[in-house]
Amino acid sequence: MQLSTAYRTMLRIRLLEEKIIDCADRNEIVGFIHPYTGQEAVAVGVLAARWPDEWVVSFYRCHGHAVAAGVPLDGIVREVLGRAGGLCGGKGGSMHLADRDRYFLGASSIVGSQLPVAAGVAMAERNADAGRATVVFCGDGALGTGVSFETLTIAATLGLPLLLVCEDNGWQDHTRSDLVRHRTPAELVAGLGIGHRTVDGNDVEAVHRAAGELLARCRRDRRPQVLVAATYLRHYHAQVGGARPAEYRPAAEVAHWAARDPIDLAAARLDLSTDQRNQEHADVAREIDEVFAAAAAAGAPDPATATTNVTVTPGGLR
Ligand SMILES: Cc1ncc(C[n+]2csc(CCOP(=O)(O)OP(=O)(O)O)c2C)c(N)n1
Repeated sequence: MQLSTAYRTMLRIRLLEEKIIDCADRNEIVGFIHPYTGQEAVAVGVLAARWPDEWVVSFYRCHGHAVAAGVPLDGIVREVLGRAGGLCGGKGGSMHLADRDRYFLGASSIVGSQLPVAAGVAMAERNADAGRATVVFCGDGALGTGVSFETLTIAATLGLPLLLVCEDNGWQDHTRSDLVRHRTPAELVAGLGIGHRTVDGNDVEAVHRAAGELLARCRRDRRPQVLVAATYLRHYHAQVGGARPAEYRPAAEVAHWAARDPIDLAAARLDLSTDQRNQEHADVAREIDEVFAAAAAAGAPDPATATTNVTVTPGGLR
């Protein structure tokens, strides 16, 4: 992984998210958005380590994962804005991005529900015998669900090459994780006898190294592995008209993590000057402005597509 490329991808995610947040503030988005600002190094570091044909399963905080998986910005923005030409025809919205061409299987809004889906993919990949692993992302709160324990237990028992990436941002919606969870994610996973690493989730190179090692183990040993990435969400949990971070998080905590921003850390390691950073910022902002302008001009999906690619039952369309 080239650090300069990782830096550029993290910046694309950050500026994309900030623009989506602006749209949400103007009520231009139907449904909720869940920003990924501050956590960019996790998606970028991990997905730079996967093989391009290894499947990725995401959750509702999925825009950054999609960008890091190589999904084109145009399809993402049109989907989030509900426009024609969106990844899912403008019908899925922010929480349901999927792009099979990039092996990005999709996201789910139900906490923990992505894990058994990913385990099924990992089983299919193991049976295909091509040596590929599967990557699934979740938040630290998702490790408190029953389905996560069931999935990890089955993955260990059946020997599935599954890398679970737990993005530990210390919060679960508006609740501090340590109020509702009395073990760290790593301790929970250790109790199941599953290999794991904890890493500084704001250091994209450290994430990349750790993910590379765990993916290699998944492929070689056909065992699940867990990467716990300690990180922090800069913006709100979701656009639901709820509280903003400054209203419920300790100011010292916010300041601590602001000083450890993953994009700033990468810029410092690259020794970028202020001019170079401004230039990068301007280039990426221009790219994203163009994508949003094209999405706005695209208009709504054709109503005739409303009944295509949706679930049908013997009783008809539900
Ligand atoms: C099964 C289920 N329960 C509750 C919710 C509501 N909910 C959405 S996100 C969230 C918090 C999840 O926290 P975490 O897994 O740490 O991820 P984060 O949002 O912090 O990235 C909750 C409770 C849900 N979507 N699904």
